[in-house]
Amino acid sequence: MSRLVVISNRVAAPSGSHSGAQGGLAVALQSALREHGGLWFGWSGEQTETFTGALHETQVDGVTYATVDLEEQDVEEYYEGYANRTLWPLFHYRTDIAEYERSFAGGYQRVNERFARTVAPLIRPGDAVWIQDYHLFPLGAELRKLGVENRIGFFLHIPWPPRRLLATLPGAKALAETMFAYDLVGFQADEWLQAFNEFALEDMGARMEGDMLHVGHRRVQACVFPIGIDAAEFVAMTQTTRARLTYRQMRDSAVGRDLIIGVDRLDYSKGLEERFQGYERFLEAHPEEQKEVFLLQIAPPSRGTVESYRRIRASLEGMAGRINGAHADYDWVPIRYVNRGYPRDVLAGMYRAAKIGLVTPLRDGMNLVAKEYVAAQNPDDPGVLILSRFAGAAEQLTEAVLINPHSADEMGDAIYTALRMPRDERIRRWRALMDVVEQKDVAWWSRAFTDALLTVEVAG
Ligand code: ADQ
Repeated sequence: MSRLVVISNRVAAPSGSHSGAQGGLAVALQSALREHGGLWFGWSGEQTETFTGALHETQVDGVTYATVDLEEQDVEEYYEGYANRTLWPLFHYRTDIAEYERSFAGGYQRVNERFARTVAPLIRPGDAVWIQDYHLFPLGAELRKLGVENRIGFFLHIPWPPRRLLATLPGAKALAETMFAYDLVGFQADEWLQAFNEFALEDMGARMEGDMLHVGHRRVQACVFPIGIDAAEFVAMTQTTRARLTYRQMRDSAVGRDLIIGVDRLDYSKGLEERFQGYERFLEAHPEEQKEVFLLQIAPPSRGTVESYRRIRASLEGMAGRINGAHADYDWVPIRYVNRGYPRDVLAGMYRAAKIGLVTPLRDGMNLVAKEYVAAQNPDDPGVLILSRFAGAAEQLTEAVLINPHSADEMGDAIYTALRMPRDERIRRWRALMDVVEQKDVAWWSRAFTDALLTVEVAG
């Protein structure tokens, strides 16, 4: 059996533990690595004066974890710059805040070359290589330049933007061409796959033969592999002592009111401002409902060194304050806005206590919170998932209440409908959602991708 080599910007701490901060993705990749034996390579998160390529290596359960330090300038240009200030906003349709700086593109290319030179000697003949996400588009092409002939796959966790938006990126074609260094590329949703195909066919002169895209002498298979969560373990987590305690505390603190929950990294793609507006529209349209509900929004800050993230944080604090100021009473505040992370079992208890899961990104590759909310529900009395049409998850979770997050009216109406939804309908919808969450879980995802990578027809 082939060894698996996973390469991503950051590498999860080597452990199989489910209780800490580790998400399903880290756990799934680790279990795929344990199954195949192999290596996980990426940035250590540390900075040094000059790049040396020296490896920090540990071995746990037959898996090698190898990381390198980056220079301060690398981190500024590659990670904070090109990844987080150029590609992330552009790929989430935010050309208005995407920054196109030549130095960012240069740093991005440099780090990808450094990664390639460092990891290439660790790759053995017969290994299958699986590269993760938008930080590392050019890595496959750099490995090919160094003579790596192994099977190499790439999975994009975020959307692929429509071709007219991608065209605004200097060097868009060169970036898209790097996708053809791979044997297999995976997307979260059909919409992102179609956008990639369109760019390749219309802007790069690619041709489609069977399910293979060809450009020049390179070809690639592009497919959809929607990522999932570890559903079984999330269900089990709702029964832990800590989850039950959280559930009880949430219910007690709600004193008979219905809880609406939002859980997101604090990111402008998650539609948090629109969510607050939609919720306020609901309160204004239904004054009789005031004091009957409250919204708990949990949003731990992320990427705090990037200006647009500081702006969204300040804006949300302002909005929460204004809405609470306008509507609160001595015994009720409409929004509880919390800027911190919680252990996953505590989150599970919170989700279960909530009558509505409000997941309203403006764009999202998949969105795992939607799936976690479903998995945490009580099958006899489940809550209702309100989900943005613009999350990749909407292609699978069709029995959620699907909304356009740009419309405060639509969101307000959806909240009203969800609060009144009869138990029979809630159970019917939840069952359909849970079937998807259970069947297409994260183990299915990593197996589907690695199986496809090991069997895809490779060029000559
Ligand atoms: P993210 O943009 O980070 O992921 P998401 O899929 O929602 O978005 O995953 C967030 C994870 O962080 C969830 O597991 C959630 O439970 C956790 N989390 C959020 N807030 C938390 C808090 N306060 N405390 C603890 N945990 C918290 C990117 C893409 C997504 C894609 C994933 C996986 O943007 O579209 O679904 O990768 O591919």
